[in-house]
Formats: sequence, structure tokens, C-alpha cells
Amino acid sequence: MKATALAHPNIALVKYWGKRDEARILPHQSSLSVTLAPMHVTTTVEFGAVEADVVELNGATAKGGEAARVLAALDLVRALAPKLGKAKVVSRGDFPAAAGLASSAAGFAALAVAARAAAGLPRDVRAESILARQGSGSACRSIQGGVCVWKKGTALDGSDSFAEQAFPDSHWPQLRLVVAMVSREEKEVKSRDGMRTTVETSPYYPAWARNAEAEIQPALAAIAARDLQAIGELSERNAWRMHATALAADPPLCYLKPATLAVIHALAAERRAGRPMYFTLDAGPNPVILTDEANELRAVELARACGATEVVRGQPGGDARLVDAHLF
Ligand code: 2P0
Repeated sequence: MKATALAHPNIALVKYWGKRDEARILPHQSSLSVTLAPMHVTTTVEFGAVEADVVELNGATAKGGEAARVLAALDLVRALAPKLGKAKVVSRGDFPAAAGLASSAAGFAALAVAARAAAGLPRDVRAESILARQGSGSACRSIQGGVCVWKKGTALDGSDSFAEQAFPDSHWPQLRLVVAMVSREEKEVKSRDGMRTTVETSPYYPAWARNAEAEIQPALAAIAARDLQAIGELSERNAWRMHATALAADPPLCYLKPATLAVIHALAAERRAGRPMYFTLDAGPNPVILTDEANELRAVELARACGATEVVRGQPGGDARLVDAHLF
């Protein structure tokens, strides 16, 4: 009745931005991401040993919406395996929550794997991905390592909307993703609300969804060929289009800060000098630099020179997995 799982965060190169079903967390378009090591979240779930559900995230009791999302995921497991009783959940991440690395992705992936195992259910990456998705959309892409594609699916119940691995982490071990933390401020508009506003008010939204869907196959081809220039250019284009769509919402959503643009322009200068470095940008100000092993330290220096107060270095990581060391 007790299990512990570890999961890595992921960075989307073709972004997920906008839901067609808010309750089930079903997207309008498919997305593609790289699972990122070494950073990870570890989560222990135990059923039947407490009087009331209790959730502890990074040393503090979860409250409000945060706790409700975790309990809703546990309820989905309890519906599959009755008589489990109340649950204790303890979760800990080893990277800054404000890094823009979507700790919720790694968190809900680890929760999905641990909760199913604690309930005595077998490992099943599809079921885990669907469960993680219902906690936080991007979490469905952190069940497996390497490069994963979340196919949007068409079923109303979401049974065909889950992520699958396209390439294992061993496919491209030289790839590097460097997070330039230029701002630690809480973002003004959370992804969930920003997406909703964009879907409802941006006149560019249908074009965004169509284009993102069309970028999945070229992205897979670029990664298959380990073509950093092709995947870098595609990632930049996709990030710009996501942000352009959000900027066109009413009220507009601008996640960029001056230092974000400083990094973006510095990367363009590096490329003119023959060094392959590209950016992607989630719903926040902290760019992620895509480069290779040979240029990783230069990317770190560039990030610092542009005002990054912290730099987090990652590379393709492995699957979410069960571990023996419980957190309680
Ligand atoms: C992504 N983001 O593909 C995109 C790019 C942010 C920008 O997935 O509402 O925390 O829980 O499904 O997964 C962040 O949104 O949102 C996100 P919910 P989530 O990584």
C-alpha cells in the first residue's frame, strides 16, 4: 500500500497551449518534449494508514487548489481499486520551483506512478500518462524518458490523449538544455489561466493549433537525424508562435522580460559566429537554451552575462520509475 516514484521534468519543443476540455485536460493540439535529467521529483504515496488525506509538497502541507488537484488524481486511482482508504502523499523536488521547469509535470508524473503502484496496480505507461495528464497536462510527457509526443487524441473521454516515447534518452546524449533563470518572480498569469484566455480571445488561436500539430512530424525528423540546427530553428519558431498567439489575447499575455530578449538576441549572435545555440520559452520569462555538449559551458556563460541569477543544466533523462527509498 506504499510506493515511491521518481520522475524528471520535461521541456516542450512543440508546446502545448490550450485545452479543448478543461476538466479532463485535453489539448487542442499535440506537443513534443524532451525529458530532462538530472533534476527530478520524488513522491511517496501510502494508502490506508491515515485518518484523512494529507499532502506534503516540498516540506509544507498543500492547501487549496494545489491539494485539490493531488486529491483528484488519487480519487481516480481509488475508483480503480476500491477500499484503499485515505492517502498520505509526500513529494520533494530537487530543482527551484520557480525555474519555469514545470515542477508540476515531474510532480504529477511521479504521483501517477507511485499512486498506481501503492494501489497494487501494474506498471502501464499509457494508464500512467493518462492519469498524470489529468493532474497537469504536461505531466503526461514525463512518464517516459528521451523524447515524447503527447498525441492530442479525439475521444471525448480522453482515452486516446496520452504521451508516448519517440526516442529514448540514449538516442541523443550530447543534447543539452540550459535553463537561464533571469527572473524568480511568480508569474502574473498561471499557464492554466493564460491558456484559457488565449483560446477564448486570441484571433490567432486556430492558426496556432493547426501549425503546432503540423510541426510534430518535422520535429521528429530533425531529432531522428540529431540535427541541432533543424530542431533549434523549429523550437524557436514554435515558441515565438505560442507567445505571439498569447500576446494577441485580450487582455494580452506578455511573459517576456528585457533579460529574456537579451538572451534571445545573444543566441542569434552566437549562431552568426558559428555556434549552434537556440532558445525555447515556456509561459514565463526564463529561456531554455538548446545546444550541444561542446557549447554547453558557453551557453552557461552567456546566460549569466545576460543577467541569469541561476543556471540549471539538463540533458535527456530516463523514464519515471519506482524506487525503494520512501520519503516517510
Ligand atoms: C508545455 N506549458 O507544453 C507548455 C508550454 C507552458 C508553456 O504545459 O493546465 O502546467 O496543468 O494542463 O501542463 C504548462 O501547463 O498546464 C505547459 P495544465 P501545465 O510544456
